[in-house]
Formats: sequence, C-alpha cells, structure tokens
Amino acid sequence: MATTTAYRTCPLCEATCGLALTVEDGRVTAIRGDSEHVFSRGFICPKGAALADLHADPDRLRTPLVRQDGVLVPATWDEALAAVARGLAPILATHGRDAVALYLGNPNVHTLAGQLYIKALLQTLRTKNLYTASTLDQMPKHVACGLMFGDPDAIPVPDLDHTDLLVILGANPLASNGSLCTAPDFPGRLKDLRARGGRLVVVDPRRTRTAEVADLHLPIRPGGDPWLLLALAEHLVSHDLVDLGPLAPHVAGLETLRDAVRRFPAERVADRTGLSATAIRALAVELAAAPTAAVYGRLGTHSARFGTVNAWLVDVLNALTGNLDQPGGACFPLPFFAPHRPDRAPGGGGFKTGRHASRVGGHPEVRRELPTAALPDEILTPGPGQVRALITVAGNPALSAPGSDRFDAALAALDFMVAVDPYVNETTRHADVILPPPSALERAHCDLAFAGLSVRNVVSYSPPTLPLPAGAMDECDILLALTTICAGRPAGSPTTRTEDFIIATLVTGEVRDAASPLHGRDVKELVAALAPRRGPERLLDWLLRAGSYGDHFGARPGGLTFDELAAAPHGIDLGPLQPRLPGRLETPSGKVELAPAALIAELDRLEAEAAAEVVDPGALVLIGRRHLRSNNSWLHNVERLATGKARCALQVHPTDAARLGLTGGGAAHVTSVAGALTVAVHVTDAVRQGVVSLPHGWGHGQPGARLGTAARFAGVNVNRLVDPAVLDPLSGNAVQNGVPVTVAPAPPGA
Ligand SMILES: Nc1nc2c(c(=O)[nH]1)N[C@H]1C(S)=C(S)[C@@H](COP(=O)(O)OP(=O)(O)OC[C@H]3O[C@@H](n4cnc5c(=O)[nH]c(N)nc54)[C@H](O)[C@@H]3O)O[C@H]1N2
Ligand SMILES: Nc1nc2c(c(=O)[nH]1)N[C@H]1C(S)=C(S)[C@@H](COP(=O)(O)OP(=O)(O)OC[C@H]3O[C@@H](n4cnc5c(=O)[nH]c(N)nc54)[C@H](O)[C@@H]3O)O[C@H]1N2
Ligand code: SF4
Ligand SMILES: [Mo]
Repeated sequence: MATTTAYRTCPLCEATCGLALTVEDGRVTAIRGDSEHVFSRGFICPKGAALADLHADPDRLRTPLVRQDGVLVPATWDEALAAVARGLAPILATHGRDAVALYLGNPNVHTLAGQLYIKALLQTLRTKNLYTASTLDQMPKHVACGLMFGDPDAIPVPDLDHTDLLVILGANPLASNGSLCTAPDFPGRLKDLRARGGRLVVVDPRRTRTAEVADLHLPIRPGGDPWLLLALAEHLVSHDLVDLGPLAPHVAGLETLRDAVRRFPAERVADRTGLSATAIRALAVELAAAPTAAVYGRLGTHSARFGTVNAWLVDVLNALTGNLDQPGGACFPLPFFAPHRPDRAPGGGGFKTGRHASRVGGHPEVRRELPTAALPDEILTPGPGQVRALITVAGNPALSAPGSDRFDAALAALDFMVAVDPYVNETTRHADVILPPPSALERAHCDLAFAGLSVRNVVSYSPPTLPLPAGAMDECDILLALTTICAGRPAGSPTTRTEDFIIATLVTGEVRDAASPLHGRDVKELVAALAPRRGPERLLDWLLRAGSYGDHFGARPGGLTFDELAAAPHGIDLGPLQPRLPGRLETPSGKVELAPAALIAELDRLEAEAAAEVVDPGALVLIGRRHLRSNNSWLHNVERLATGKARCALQVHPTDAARLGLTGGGAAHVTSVAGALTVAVHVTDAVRQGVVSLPHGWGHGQPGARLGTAARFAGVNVNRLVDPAVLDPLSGNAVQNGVPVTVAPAPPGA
C-alpha cells in the first residue's frame, strides 16, 4: 500500500492553517495540523479534519445538474453549459445586461477560482446587479477604510503577536478562528499575549469563549458600540491623552474630530452602552497608557446599525493612541501580490460610492455592489431593469441573507438561475443548472485575500492533493466557461483566449506604470517567461514575480517565484507587519482622514435615531453567534461536525426566562417585524439580560434540497427574523445583530 503525506492549506476559514494529509492509495485517511507550517505550526480545528468527510460526502455533486420537467437531473458538462447559454442568451438579448444578477458567496475568498477569475466574469457580464456576502459582513470596514485611507482594501490588522493590549469588540475568535485578522491558532496567540504580560479586553453582549479567557469582559448592550467608541475618543481628547506618534505629520481632521466627539462624554453614553462611565473612562486610560495597543472590531460591530461608524472609530482610536501603523498596534500587511512601490508618494483618487444606485430601493453602489438584502426587491418588482436571471457562485443567500421568506420567494420567481456550487441546498434547489466544483482536495490553493489581512506576511501554495477525477471541471475553468458564455461566444468555446487576455492585461498594465520595477520591459518577453504554465499557476507566478517580494523577472535575483513557492510545502514566512504609511495612503490629501464628512454626519443621525427611539419595555434584542464546528450554512451535512448537543437554540438570560415563562429545553415563539419562528430554549447567563442569541446558517430540510445529514439537524433560519429593510446606509450592509424581537413560550405541540 502506497502511503504518502501531502500538505495543503485549509480553505474553510480565514485562519489558513497548514494541514498534513495522509494519502493511502489515492484516499485521504487522516488529516492533522502541519507542525512545520511557518504560520500555523500544527494548529488545526475540528473543521480542518473534516475536509476528508466533505470530499467523501455522498451528497456532494460530482456531475452537473440540469432541470428537466421540473427536476434537477445529471448532465454532461457540454449539456449543462449549453443549458446555461440557452437560459441566459435570450434574457441578455431582450432585457439587457442588468437583467442578470450575480451573487457571490463567502467561499469565493477561499478559492483560487474566486480570487483570480471572478473579475473577468464581472467585466464581461457588466451587470449593475452585483451582490456579495460582503454586504452581509464586512462592507462597513471597506467603506470606513476607503474614506480614511483612500483604499477600501487598506484594512489595518491588529499586530496580535506583538501588542501589549488587545481590545476586541464584537468578535469571538475562539469560535470563528478570526476574521479580518488572519491568525492561525488564535487561541494560542491570545495565550501568548497574556503570557508576555499583555492584556485582553473583550466587549461583547455575550460571555463568549473569547470573553472567558479575557482579563476584562465588558458586556455591552447590542448596538452600544458607537457610543462606547465615541466616549473613549472623547476621554482621550478631553484629557490631553491624544498622541499620534510618528503618524502625526500624516494625519488630517484632528480638530474636526475633537469637536465632533466632545458631546459624547462617558456619563452621557453609559445608558446606551449598558456600561458604567467609570469602566469606559478606565478603558480609555488603559488604551492611552499601554506601550502598544490594538483596537479590533469585527462582525458584531459591522453587521449592526452604524456599522461604518464603528469601523471608522476603531481606527480613530488606534490613531489617537499612536498605534496606527506601528508595531504592536494596528498595521497594514504587505501581501505577496502587492505591487512593488516602496517609494510611492502618498495620495490618490480617494474612495467614492454611489456611482449608480439600485433600481427599486435607490441604494448607492459600494465597490460596484448593491446590498444583498435588497436583491429580492430587484427580482420581485416589475418594470424596466427588473432582475430576471441570477448566477450564484458559492453562496447560500436563502439562509444567509435577511428576510429569508421573501428571499426564497424571489429565487423561486426567477426566469433562470445557474449556481456554481457543490450542493443542492436551500438556494441552489431553485437553480435551473448547477455546476459543481471539485472537492477542495482536488484543486490547487493559495490565499490571496487573507494574505492582505494577515498578522504576519506569509504565502503558501497547495497543489491538488488528489487528481481531478474524470468528468470533473476545475472551478477556474467553470468560471472561464461562464465568462465565455457571457461574452456571447457559443457554450463550450475554448477559454484560452479569455485566459490569455487576463494575463496580457495584467502584464501590460504593470509594464506601462512608470513606478513599476518592470516599467518599460517587453510584454512579450514577460508573457513568454510565464508561458510554460497555464491557469491559476501562471497567474500566481505573475503575481509573485511582479510583486513586492518578487524576482521582477531577473531584475532582483533571489526574489520570489512560483517555483520557489511550490518547493515550500510548509509556506514561506515574509516577516512581521511593518509600518506602511504614508505610502499606502490613497486619499486625495495624501493623509489619514480622521474625520471624513460622511462619517461626521452619521453622528447627527446617531443622536436623532436615539432620540426618536421608542423602547418597548417587553422587547428583547436578538444577536447571532458562531460555533466552532459550523461554517455559516454549509458544513451541517458533515455528520461528525453536525452531531452533538443541538446547537440551534435560543440563548435566554435566566431573569428573562423566568419573566417570560420560558424553560430550558422548552420551545419559544420568537417574533419580529420581519417574521416569526419557533425554536428550542437554552437558559444561560452567558447572554446579557434583555438579549437573546440564535446562530445563523440553519433551517435545513427544505423540499428539493439534497442534504441528507443536514436535514436531520435542520434547526431554524434566524434570518427569517432579520428585517431586510434595516441597512447601514453608507455601506448597504445588513443589520443582522441587534434585532428587536418578542419572545413567548411556544404553544404546546409547536
Ligand atoms: N443572521 C446572520 N446571518 C448571517 C451572518 C450572521 O452572523 N448572522 N453572517 C453573515 C456572513 S459573515 C456571511 S460571510 C454570510 C455567508 O453567506 P453565503 O456566502 O451566502 O453563505 P454560506 O453559508 O457561506 O454558503 C456558501 C455556499 O458555497 C458553497 N461552497 C462551498 N465551497 C465551495 C467552493 O469551493 N466553490 C463553490 N462554488 N461553492 C462552494 C456551499 O455549498 C454553500 O452553498 O452569511 C451572513 N449571514
Ligand atoms: N466556526 C466558525 N467559524 C467561522 C464562521 C462560522 O460560521 N463558524 N464564519 C466565518 C465568517 S464568514 C466570518 S465573517 C467570521 C466572523 O468572525 P467574528 O467576527 O469573530 O464573528 P462572531 O463569531 O459571529 O462574533 C461576533 C460577536 O459579536 C457579538 N455581538 C453581537 N452584537 C454585538 C454588538 O452590538 N456589539 C458588540 N460589541 N458585540 C456584538 C456576538 O455576541 C459575537 O460574540 O467567522 C468566520 N469563521
Ligand atoms: S481554524 Fe480554520 S483554517 Fe484552521 S483548520 Fe480550522 S477551519 Fe481550517
Ligand atoms: Mo463572513
């Protein structure tokens, strides 16, 4: 029996752990953490070990499906792609490009296909109706960073391994393994922080696993973060504790900011935050006094009302305490694919939104995207520009987007839908064609998105562990095939032209840039140097060689190339986070904008909404939560991850449970303006009084879905309760935390 060890990066979450896989006679028989991996050093969570189960899952599609007489039946790739062309062509021809919408789900940031080939699909389809999981997630951070730094992708990451004080708001990395902060073994890194004398503060309405290991847990009221962050800034400003450090010459707007925050002293915001003024002031003092500190806000602060305000104020605090862009503070990573511009002068065109707006709701585009929560309006509202067809790639918005009942009805109302997805799930059951990618073990992998969000600069490449089986199509090729169809060429046309065009465009752009180390080089020569490879490997070779650490095609001997990366199965460490300002700034002023007008204006809205708020004394506030063994909606079909104590339960504080007559193990009826559901109750003092918590990604077992295991652990879909009309206006982000609900015992038998 031939036994070998293969290495690859886990694609399941943002931690990007290196895995060691035992391969026996073409089967993966064991998966453990790769102890030699330069970044993860052997860490693994239960999900990583389940990659082999996902691979073996009998419900995972191995062949395309095409709807015939109402039923999805197996088809060849030729048949399936022809069906896509037949479905899309008349809609494009009759109703125009905007009639076809695209929804891109979360796993796109975890695949080479999503990272390298989506752009061509977008540019070819040219629809205004682009929707992604970003507006269910981190869009507020992009907007805040766009306004402050000029580039929505310039996201500061806490320098986890060097900071003396980490303040986490609305994140639970002990369950999520970290987000917008790529750090394999987050638990170990937090232990190290405390072992070196550092402090961890967690601000969260729930006593999470992360809060349990913290030095201080501040159980904030849901929605209290803007008030807390403003009061922290106010204390720094009013007590002469502002110290911009080396960043001082590169900061604009300090006076405007000072004036804006003065009206939010701790005493005034205490009620809104549910925290004492003393505790708030003490945190401000601690932040100012710490040798280094990093404030880090995540999903609980982004998927909330005033998400963009939260995202902004987090980095305002980093700046005011001299921790922005400083080791131990919040830093901008330098990913391997970043163009090499070490001497770049600060400044650029800045960040704009609203170049077009959604047809029905008038929501401004943000990064060319429209709010996912508003997609059903575009499908269900008749008139010119109505969305009639949908392409989904790696998304399950029927479960993940707010207002699920209406979202589901909208999917059912489409004239045509194609899904690139390995499962027939709650969303793809509505598709006319499903194009399944191969399993994660059968494809190459390299993280681009997370290289730009990582607490160390690192790069890893994974070749396919198992060969592509006969009858399968790599996801990169699936996306290229879709692009070709959207370009109006016959289904099944060769995709080489599209591929060659992508690489030629990249090379030409760089060679023409006067600031590039490749300026003036011969395009043909560079393309020829890349030519032996094709597909994602060729693109990676380009990004590596032209990038900040690259060999610049011979101009910098010893620099990175794909050959070198491929020869490093445990990854290549590119060093700790370093200051990158002012060169990273793309604002028109060339400065960090501390007080963008759009954000300052939000403070008036914050006050106005608070003043107008009518608080129903009986109402509770619903927040979400994540479990280590889930991954949004799509790992519940893996038996070993789904079993155990039922997870989809409503957490209720004992005092609330007693008041409402709820008992642990009993059922509750939960109602909001958007919908209602019945769910099991778990009484626990981990949630604040007045707060209930329910995880997302459940609600399986729907007719037509083919998820045998998930159907046995169906749970309920929390997004039926989330109101799609409540958005963060600057980013279009859904507000999936802080939802007012009423809770009552469910009638017997429910
Ligand atoms: N109430 C509430 N709702 C939430 C959240 C919350 O906290 N509370 N969280 C939100 C967040 S942060 C996010 S990111 C969204 C996620 O929203 P989505 O991205 O829409 O949902 P996922 O559950 O991640 O669905 C992933 C889909 O991709 C498929 N898939 C998996 N791997 C691959 C692959 O390699 N290729 C392809 N083509 N498909 C693949 C899966 O089968 C599944 O259909 O949910 C959001 N929804
Ligand atoms: N195991 C697992 N890991 C995952 C995922 C998963 O589903 N399961 N999903 C992945 C994805 S797509 C993402 S985006 C990341 C997200 O990763 P994280 O950002 O860490 O998100 P959560 O674990 O949902 O933690 C959000 C926290 O915000 C708190 N919260 C809710 N409302 C408020 C509020 O108003 N204020 C404050 N301060 N806190 C609040 C919640 O109680 C919760 O503890 O996780 C990723 N990793
Ligand atoms: S922490 Fe994330 S990357 Fe690491 S093994 Fe678990 S799911 Fe995979
Ligand atoms: Mo997410």
